Amino acid sequence: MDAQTVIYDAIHDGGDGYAVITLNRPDKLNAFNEELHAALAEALDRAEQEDAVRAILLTGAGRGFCAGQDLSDRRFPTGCTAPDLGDTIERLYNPLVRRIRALPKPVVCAVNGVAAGAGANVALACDLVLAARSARFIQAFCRIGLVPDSGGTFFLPRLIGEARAKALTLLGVPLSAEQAEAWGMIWQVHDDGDLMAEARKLCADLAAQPTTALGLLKKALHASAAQDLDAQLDLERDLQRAAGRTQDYREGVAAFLEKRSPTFEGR
Ligand code: LHQ
Repeated sequence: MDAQTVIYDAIHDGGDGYAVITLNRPDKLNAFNEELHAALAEALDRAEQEDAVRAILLTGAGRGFCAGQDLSDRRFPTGCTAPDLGDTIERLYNPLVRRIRALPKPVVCAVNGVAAGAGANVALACDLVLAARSARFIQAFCRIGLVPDSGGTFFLPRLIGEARAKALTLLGVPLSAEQAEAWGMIWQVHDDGDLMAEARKLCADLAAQPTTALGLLKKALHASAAQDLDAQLDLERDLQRAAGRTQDYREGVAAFLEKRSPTFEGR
């Protein structure tokens, strides 16, 4: 992995812990290029594979979270054939969003500053989104003649409703972190100086939870967007069957009956 474009830190306090993945192109507000995509994919692979990593924290270096696609290598002079953006989406952005959603561990995003274009929507693909009070979310696509990607047209109407989703995407206006929290688009806003400490606390807490069950519940919530109640009830039955076979369920019940705190191993 290129340590310059993505920084990977495994945080373990004795036992299991979490991984911090930091997008690290601060001069470009951590805009995505091919190298950043590759390094991020590798970091997510590693976080998924390491058993001791039981939560993931995604954030950005410097004053921005991510300004979406790096536009500096996207200029094409008159007369040149337009590049196939569908190919870029298919190869890089769609796999990233699918991977974050399918990761069987909780993914927290700490939006430390501006999140624009695909950067905003990659944040929304994460399970819990925290933001610095100074952060802004910008559906910048229409400003350059594009349509929202990276799941924006899926996440936004579901999180904030169609009226607000349309306004944000048609106008490309910045949304403050506080408004995003008030609308239920993100989980919490924190003062800039407190954001990372709060995000780390949250990840440490998640890392002590029954990880397998958390992975299963992500599946259930994601499926509910496309299923009717009957199908969802069937899925809940199947996932509960799987959760009921974990060591953590055994421990959770034992701890309750013994009036003590459970020690979950994540399996
Ligand atoms: C940047 C960028 C950037 C390069 C800031 N690229 N340098 C998918 C598939 C294929 C193709 C196309 O797109 C997509 C999906 C997308 O993500 S489309 C949307 C792409 N992103 C944008 O349109 C956002 C462009 N950036 C901005 O509008 C502003 O930079 C925001 C509002 C994010 C931040 O504004 P400021 O806080 O005023 O910062 P700034 O504009 O001064 O930027 C700081 C530096 O970062 C600056 O470089 P410089 O050398 O002048 O200091 C910018 O050029 C650079 N930068 N975003 N996407």
